[in-house]
This record gives sequence, C-alpha cells and structure tokens, in this order.
Amino acid sequence: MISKEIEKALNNQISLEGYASHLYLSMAAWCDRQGLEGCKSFLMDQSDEERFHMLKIYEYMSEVDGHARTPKIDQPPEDFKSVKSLFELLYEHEQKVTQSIHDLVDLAYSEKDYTTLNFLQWYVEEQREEEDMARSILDKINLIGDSPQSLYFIDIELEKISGDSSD
Ligand code: OFO
Repeated sequence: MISKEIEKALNNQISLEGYASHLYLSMAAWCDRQGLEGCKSFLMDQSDEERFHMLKIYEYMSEVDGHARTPKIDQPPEDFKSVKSLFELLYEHEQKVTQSIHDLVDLAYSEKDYTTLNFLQWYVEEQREEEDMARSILDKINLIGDSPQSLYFIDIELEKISGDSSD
C-alpha cells in the first residue's frame, strides 16, 4: 500500500519517462533524416529504455495497490539545430529526470515508505549512469567539434555504444 502523495509522484514519474521515450524517438527520427545511422540507433535504444523505465513503475504500482495512470504525452520537438544541441537537450532532460527521482526519494523518506525507497534505488543508479553517458558524449563532441567530418566519427562511436548496450 502506498500513500496518495507517493502515488501522485510516481504517476508524474511515469509521465516524465514516457516523455523521454517520445523525445528520444523524435531525436532518432531527426538523426535518420541527417543520415546519422549510429546516432539514430543509439537514440532508438534510449527510447526503448525509457519506455522500460515507465513500465517498471506501472508494475510496481500494481504490486503495491496503486493506480498507475497512462499519461498524455506532449509533442516533443522535431527539429534540432545541431547534433551538439540535440545532446545538450538530452543531457538537460536527464538532469530533470534525476531531480524528479531525488524528489521522490525525499518524499518516500519523509513518509518512512521503505518499500518505495528500496524500489527507487534502481532509478538513482540508472540516472547516475545515464547522466554520465550523456556527459561523455558531449565531451567527445566538444573535443572534436561537430563539423561534417567530426560527425562521421561521432556517428561511428554512437553505433558502437548502442551495439555494446544491446549485448
Ligand atoms: Fe529513465 O532514465 Fe533517462 O530519463
């Protein structure tokens, strides 16, 4: 059993994860239009992961007698100024999700809801990894620039990351 407050906050998280999944899908489609196959497959994988994060909360809600709501998802942007600005936006979104997870942890802690606290630990770790990955992609872009030649190498690099994470 969870409190109404926790239920509301978890539904908000479902909504954020659902939006992230849509946003990354939209980013993948943009990369596809630029001929960046590696970036596209990396972002398609990220989109799937975000959907999984959303569904994991649905499952948890069902186990603790909560009511998981299916969120209305806003239209994400479809055009991006550059690959660099796309990854800056991705990193920004990940930071927002991390903040929301930390707020949820605070709430669960203040309610002494140890079951939800325990459930959220997985997300705390996942966000640390995702922020780290987004930062390292941005570091690479900053290092070699985003001229067409540099993008060729960034694309190969992201293809590798998406291949590694699906092993
Ligand atoms: Fe759901 O981990 Fe990113 O946002």
